[in-house]
Amino acid sequence: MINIKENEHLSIMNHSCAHLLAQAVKHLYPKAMFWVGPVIEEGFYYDIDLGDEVIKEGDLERLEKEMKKIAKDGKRIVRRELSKDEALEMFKDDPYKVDLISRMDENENVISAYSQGDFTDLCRGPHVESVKELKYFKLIKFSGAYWKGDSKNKMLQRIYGVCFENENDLNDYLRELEEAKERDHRKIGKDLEIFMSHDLVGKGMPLWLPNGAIIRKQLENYIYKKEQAMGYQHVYTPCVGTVDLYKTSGHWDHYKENMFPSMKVDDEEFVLRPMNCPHHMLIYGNKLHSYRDLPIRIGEFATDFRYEASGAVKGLERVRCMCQNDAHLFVTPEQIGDEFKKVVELILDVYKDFGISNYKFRLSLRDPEDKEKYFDDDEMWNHAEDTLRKVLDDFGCEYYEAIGEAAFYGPKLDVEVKPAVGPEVTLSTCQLDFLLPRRFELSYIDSNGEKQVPVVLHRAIFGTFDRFTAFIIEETKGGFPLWLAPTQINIIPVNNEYHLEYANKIKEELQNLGYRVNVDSRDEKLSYRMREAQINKIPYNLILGDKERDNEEISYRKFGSEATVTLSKVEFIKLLEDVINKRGN
Ligand code: TSB
Ligand code: ZN
Repeated sequence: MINIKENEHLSIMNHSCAHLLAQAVKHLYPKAMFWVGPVIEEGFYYDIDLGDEVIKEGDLERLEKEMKKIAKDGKRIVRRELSKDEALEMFKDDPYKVDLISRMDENENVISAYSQGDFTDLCRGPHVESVKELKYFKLIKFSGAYWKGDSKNKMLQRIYGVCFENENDLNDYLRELEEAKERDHRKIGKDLEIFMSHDLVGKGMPLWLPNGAIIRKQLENYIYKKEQAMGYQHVYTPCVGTVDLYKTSGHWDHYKENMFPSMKVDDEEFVLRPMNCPHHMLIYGNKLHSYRDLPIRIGEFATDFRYEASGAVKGLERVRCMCQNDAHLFVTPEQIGDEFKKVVELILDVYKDFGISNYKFRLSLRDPEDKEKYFDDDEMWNHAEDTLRKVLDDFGCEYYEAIGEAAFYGPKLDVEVKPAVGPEVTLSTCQLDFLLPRRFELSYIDSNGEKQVPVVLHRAIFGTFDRFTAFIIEETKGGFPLWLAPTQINIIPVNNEYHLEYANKIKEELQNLGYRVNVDSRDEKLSYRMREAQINKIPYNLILGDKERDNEEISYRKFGSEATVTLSKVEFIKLLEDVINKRGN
């Protein structure tokens, strides 16, 4: 989808359209006051205080109509520059604008206001010349948004919209938006019964249904095998720890706002863990290690809890209870490069298996100004950041650098992907850490018999099973490759009386080979059952009638295909094997 923000003219149009929206809001809700109305990748939004009123279904159409009316009227958009005092005087009845203006420095930036007809807004500009230029726009949706994004503040009404230069572009965009909605894992996850949520369990706490559980199990088996082959040792640890554990690790000081509050039991104080590193550090520290034992790779499919803002939780993509495909790799300083490279290779290998090609490598660095989030040891940070940069350069990977995105314990490589709806998210991550091993006083004996502190690589290939599943649902639109599909084969006997026995026999044979098979013997028309199988996106649909039964044959139709193919049973089984091995459809 087009990124409006990256197109200069569209950015200006969308910004002007935000003003047009504000003007229409003011006409329909005279008490309205306005916070900010920025241009975003998807168009624009405006945050508005409507007093006691809230935007409801149908209001967007009314607003759009009013916007069209104002645009047709064709008032010019006029800029006026103001001193800070003039600006404060002009907007004195609007506390939101006063808040903005009082934080402005008139020596650094010119303060300006833009007027069109009966509406004036504080704004840096630029704008189109006249509202007449705004013809092809659409208000997309509305939501609540806390003032300044802080849940302690008042909830404002946010209205989103988009504006284009011509009708075709607008229609193309709206069509893409519709397609994205169809691809949204929240919709597909519901339609295909992959996961659900319930208020009684809580926000951001999805329940994996049987179909989802099958997918997750396949993912677990898949990555477990790969990690085992690379020498990982898997463990199980509790999903709570004491507050002292997280004080030792530094999470308590640097990560507390992302954690659930603590709870007291007897004389211990526990937290639901947000990360698994501390537990793995203790496992490493349970034994003496020689440099010959390193790297030691401790892996776990580990449940974590994080306090994500209620407005940020989203299906399986951003949850408050998640399961990481986690591992902590304990290495000597000399092994960092090699081990980091192996992780990058594993990421690329996995992405190839899943056909993921649209992703970005981000090297996440500290913000040297932020002494609160990041521990204050410039030498250690510089060394860590240079090490990662060098490996990526040697590897020849394309990547970009992001200041202030590092974990509190070290810099990291994040792999970003774009969901169907909403901003980019991180899937895989590999993080370098010189800090936690020190805090846990970990050591190994080097070749001179001296004690040294190991370095740790934190890495999650899928990220979490939750987020990865969300992403795979959207990538495949629910048409999973054969090895992942909850039901792999659907058998439709043409007529139960004559063909059900053969259908059941084939089902049993395939099940014995490890396939997940369903026989649809409902008393429904063949065409109806075929259509249902398409809706449920089952990869292989077998239609078994007289000919198939008499010749031990299989006729099948693949998901998304109109063609029926007939093979001998043996050939069909071979075909399935090939498809599974290729991780194909
Ligand atoms: C890799 N200690 C490290 C670990 O050893 C760690 O926890 N890193 S993390 O904070 O980046 O989280 C790992 C991955 O979990 C992220 O890359 C992301 O893919 C996934 N993740 C993070 N938060 C959420 C969330 N709220 N919902 C779903 N997945 C999440
Ligand atoms: Zn970790």
